[in-house]
Amino acid sequence: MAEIAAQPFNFTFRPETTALIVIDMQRDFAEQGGFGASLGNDVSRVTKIVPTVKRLIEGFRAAGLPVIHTMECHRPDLSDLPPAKRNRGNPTIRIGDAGPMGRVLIAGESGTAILDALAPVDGELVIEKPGKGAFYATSLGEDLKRMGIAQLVFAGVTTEVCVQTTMREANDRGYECLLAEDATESYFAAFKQAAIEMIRAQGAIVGWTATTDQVLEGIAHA
Ligand code: C5J
Repeated sequence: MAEIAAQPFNFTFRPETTALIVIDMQRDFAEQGGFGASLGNDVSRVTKIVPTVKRLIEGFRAAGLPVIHTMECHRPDLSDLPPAKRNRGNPTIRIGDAGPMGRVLIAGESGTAILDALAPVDGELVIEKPGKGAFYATSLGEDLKRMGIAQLVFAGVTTEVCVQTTMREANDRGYECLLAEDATESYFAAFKQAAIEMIRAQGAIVGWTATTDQVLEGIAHA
């Protein structure tokens, strides 16, 4: 057990019941030609955090702690893609359409893959999720119960969409959640900042936040 110097107050880190969950660090959100770019976003904001996310993943792996990866993606027949999601907005290519990296956000396509630098290793759980939250229509809840997890450290993209949605889902299910502030990113700096402040406001109403260094220090002292 160790105290992580988190905000709004210390987070008591219990390695035996903690997992890292890395949300949607996929080519489709980080590279030109993918879903994020098709919506007009500056994807270089996402690639900048890759070294920090990698450091966090490696810290968990070195300590023998579980690392879980999520991927936002849909079945090739689009049976898990509600029309309301496919038709929303005005992207240059829609989910399921053929793009430069294969069909956008479809399971098994090259653009849907997790970035090489952050690729899961053997034995790590990978959750394919059709929604923004990782608990919706997935096995994550049962997997975490089976693994005896009570605390989740979060990294990945985007802070105010899939990361925050999953943190809120986890918080409602009784998990203590901590967001690694410098291992998450948004396409909008102001949204990232607002999400971080919302999460830790009102006495950590959704969870805690800390830097990757503070999390790794917690692991080293636990
Ligand atoms: C979005 C995500 N932003 N992973 N997905 O559509 O946050």
